[in-house]
Amino acid sequence: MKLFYKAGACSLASHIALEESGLAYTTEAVDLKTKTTASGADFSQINPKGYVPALLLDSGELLTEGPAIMQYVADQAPARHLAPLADAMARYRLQSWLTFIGTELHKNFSPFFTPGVGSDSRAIAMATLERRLAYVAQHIDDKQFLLGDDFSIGDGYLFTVLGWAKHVDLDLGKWPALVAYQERVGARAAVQAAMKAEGLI
Ligand SMILES: N[C@@H](CCC(=O)N[C@@H](CS)C(=O)NCC(=O)O)C(=O)O
Repeated sequence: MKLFYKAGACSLASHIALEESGLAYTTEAVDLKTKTTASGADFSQINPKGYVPALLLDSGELLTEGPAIMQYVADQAPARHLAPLADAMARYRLQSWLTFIGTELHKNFSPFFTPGVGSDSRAIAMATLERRLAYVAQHIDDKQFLLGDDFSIGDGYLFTVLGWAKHVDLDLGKWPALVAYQERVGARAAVQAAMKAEGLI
């Protein structure tokens, strides 16, 4: 398997899932401005969507969309318990979180990384982010991880998007539960390994 990624982007969540899984994989960085991979390939030919993450499977198939990639990886390594079993209620709870993180958090950070987005749109996105993060902080307050005591791929995703706060002048310090959670997830060996591989630490 090969993960196409950009350092620190949402693809870090898939990178964390791969590290946590213990499966064999390689990575290739993508320049998202020129749509060129590190080896000089035209990324638009590999993934017509033009964005990361994208996972090239050993079969030659390409899997896109972070939540699908993370669940695929988790299901390839069931002994690592990175996602509850497919028919368990907890799996739907995980999917609920993956959707929430993708649509309510991840996509409300996007205006800050998109040139040309006006200050009004950014202010609306920031207000939404603050409301959603307050909800997450309340949820996580009495828990180790999103689903309770056990780490899941949802935590790699939440950790990844929380990491963007410092780039957009969003102070997580007003939610101590989120800061503690960020430190807890960030201390995991697999998370450290993925971040190191992307040159983030
Ligand atoms: N729906 C996609 C969104 C992926 C996405 O937003 N990727 C960003 C980086 S975080 C990207 O590659 N943007 C470059 C572009 O859209 O051209 C997913 O969840 O995987």
